[in-house]
Amino acid sequence: MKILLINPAFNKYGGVSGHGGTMMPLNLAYIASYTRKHLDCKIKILDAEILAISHEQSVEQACAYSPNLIGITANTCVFDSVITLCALLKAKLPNVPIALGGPHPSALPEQSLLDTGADYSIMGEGEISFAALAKSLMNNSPIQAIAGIAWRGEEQHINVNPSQSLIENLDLLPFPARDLLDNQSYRPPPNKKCQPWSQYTSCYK
Ligand code: B12
Repeated sequence: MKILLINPAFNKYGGVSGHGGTMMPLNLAYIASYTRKHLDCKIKILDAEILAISHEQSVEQACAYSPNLIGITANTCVFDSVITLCALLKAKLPNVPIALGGPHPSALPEQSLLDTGADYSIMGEGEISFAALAKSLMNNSPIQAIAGIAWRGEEQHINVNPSQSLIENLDLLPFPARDLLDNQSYRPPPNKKCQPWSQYTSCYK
């Protein structure tokens, strides 16, 4: 199975200049590391924000990769951008399921599917639910029992499964898959961007 995880363009295509940040999308890196530990799959992370590519270019890259499942991270401020991206992806790759994760679909799982045409919302911490979803799509097994997801059933009716429990033993999580990202592209958070790294370390001494 091939999985594509997308951090949608925020600054340039979401319309709020200067707030997209240049930090690594750890959310997707955690989803990737957990999923590949539990499933025989190939994963690519497309960070459209750091690459400053358009939605159309994101879709081109998605088509070239030809995934079986697409995951998109979404907070509320970037959601307009996610709606556009989903529409473009569905036009080019209509049979590839799209799963949304992050703060917005966690708070509004049903509405997020209605607004975007995506197939699944992952609610809360996504590692276990997303890996279980990918596994069941791969094996064609039922998704009714997967905690933490909302999905489209018959006649587009949206079902919201019970929540996933919080992961209490964090040692169950492998380190984030930084190998799937270009580490050199990332910088400290915006409130620290003017300081050299040497100045941050002082607070840990
Ligand atoms: C670090 C951080 C940032 C960083 C880095 C973001 C990045 N590239 O990763 C910076 C400083 C750049 C940033 C910017 C912004 N942020 Co911010 N940020 C956070 C913060 C403090 C931690 C996020 C984090 O990395 N957590 C660790 C990771 C591992 O966990 P996670 O993100 O929760 O991801 C898990 C789940 O959400 C889910 N999940 C997430 N994505 C996906 C995708 C898929 C496919 C799946 C299956 C699951 C999944 O699974 C993940 C693993 O369990 C949160 C607050 C918080 N405590 O969570 C706010 C938060 C996410 N930010 C928020 C906001 C508003 C913003 C800005 C809009 C601020 C602004 N006004 O400019 C921008 C938007 C940037 C953007 N590109 O969208 C809000 C979002 C609220 C909302 N309703 O959407 C939050 C929740 C803070 C708050 N309470 O208001 N942010």
